[in-house]
Amino acid sequence: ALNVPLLSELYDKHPKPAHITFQYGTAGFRTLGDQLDSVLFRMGVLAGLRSKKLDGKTIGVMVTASHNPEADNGVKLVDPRGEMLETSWESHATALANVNTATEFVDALDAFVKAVKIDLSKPARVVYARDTRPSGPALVAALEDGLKAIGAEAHDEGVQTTPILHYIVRCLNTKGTKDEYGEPTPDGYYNKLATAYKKLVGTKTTLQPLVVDCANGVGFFAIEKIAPLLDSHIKLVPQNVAVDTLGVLNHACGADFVKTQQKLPPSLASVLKPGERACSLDGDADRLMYYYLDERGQFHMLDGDKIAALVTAFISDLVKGSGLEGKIEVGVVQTAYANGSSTKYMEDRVPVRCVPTGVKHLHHAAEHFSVGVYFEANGHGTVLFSPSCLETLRTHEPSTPAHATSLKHLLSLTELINQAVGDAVSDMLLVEAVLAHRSYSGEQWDSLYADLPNRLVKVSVPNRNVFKTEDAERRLVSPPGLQTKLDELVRKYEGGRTFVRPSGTEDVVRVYAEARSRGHVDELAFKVAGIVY
Ligand code: NG1
Ligand code: ZN
Repeated sequence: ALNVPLLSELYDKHPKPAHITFQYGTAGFRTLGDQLDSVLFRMGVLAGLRSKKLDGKTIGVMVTASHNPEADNGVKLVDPRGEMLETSWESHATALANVNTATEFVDALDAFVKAVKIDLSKPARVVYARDTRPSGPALVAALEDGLKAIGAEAHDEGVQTTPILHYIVRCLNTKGTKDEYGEPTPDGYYNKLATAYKKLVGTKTTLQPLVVDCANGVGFFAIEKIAPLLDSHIKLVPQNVAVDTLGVLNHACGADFVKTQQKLPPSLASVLKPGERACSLDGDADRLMYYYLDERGQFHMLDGDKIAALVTAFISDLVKGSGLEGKIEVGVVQTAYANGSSTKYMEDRVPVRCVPTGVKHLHHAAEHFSVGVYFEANGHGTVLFSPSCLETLRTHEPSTPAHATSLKHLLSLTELINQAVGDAVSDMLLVEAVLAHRSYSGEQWDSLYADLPNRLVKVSVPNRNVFKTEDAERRLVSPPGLQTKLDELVRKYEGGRTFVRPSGTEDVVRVYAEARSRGHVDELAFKVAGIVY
């Protein structure tokens, strides 16, 4: 049974701020860090219940607000295979976050336990971590009270990247099974990635050191740990590493800055020389953006779409090269934000699917391919190998030495790429390995296709919930008549494309526009914003 006195006593230590309604969105709860204490306590309780419901499997809790400002924070639950919390539980999370008294809380828990048939006598196991945000320690303390209140066996992983927490959850739950994923520790993660990387590149070392913008966040710890394990195979030059300085996390640096500003972080201006490439992680190291300066010192961005194109072509070639064409189908999943040129590039090579924004949708759709490549344009993504694909790779008998080499590379890729979630460190090593194999410079990679000029703007509206979409968010069905106006407008722009959708993480409506020229795209985005407002 529930320990009602303990639950009530600890509940009262974490009062909910009045007048705030919390919502479990696409990335969990996310808002100002100093408003989240009550939410963390309640998510501790919910994580324990989720574990009990799944027969004591380990559930993860990550405390982070990713690329958002330092003052923000957030929390999300991680399911046993290292995936996002099952959608049907999101509404339970929202309901628990918004009750107002200890009695209401206990009653809600009671009703919930009955409704979803949770056996409270089962064990509860939870592992958690946080990013470097200053609000993190206090929020973790609130989470620990929640875990104590539900009697969970809790393990603190301290300050880790989001993908490492997902990795550990998956390892713990597959230990001793045929799906065993690795040693459930941060060191297990670093060793697994470094070993796979070295196997994959062999003697093909990359040409230049790689500058890594760590966004002044937790990604720096990961880079610091993995760099020595890569020996001489690649030299990483970490920048923006001020993890202890207040106010600098994600500030004028990091993957989101690069993607939204489409420019070099000012702090790298004196570091990066013409002809050199660099990459930026975000505040919890699950997004990655690449870029390079050309010989004239001009900045060029290589975003999630370019990463997907590079990786898809490489993997397709390996599948052909190992004699597995027809047995292994490589596919790509994108969202409406994918640059039109990237979609065209992919469609000429492999099946492409478009799904609504949010990792959950991408991940799920990618599972339908033997090798499913998914990246959001903003740099979040990974490659999934289906269980039957893994079986094929492990048992296939190569008929020539060349087939054997390609097969070996594919197997190394399955070890290098994080199967649980998009992972900036894993993706960075993946990109570097492909660049080494292809002997590509940033410029050669960039020339796979030319991005159409594009613009993403936010519009504040009185109520974003009146905006409803269809066709993977590419068309509006509400407010009535708006889509017709957009269709009429976009027809006036050569190569024009635009769509409008409500954000799942911020109280805004997002407008995306694409056209053949910079001038046209700015005009189109401006006019669409005017129509929406
Ligand atoms: P919303 O706020 O729903 O647009 C943003 C990103 C998503 C995804 C989520 C989760 C854009 C346009 N949107 O979603 O791609 O990363 O945050 O963090 O970048
Ligand atoms: Zn992130």
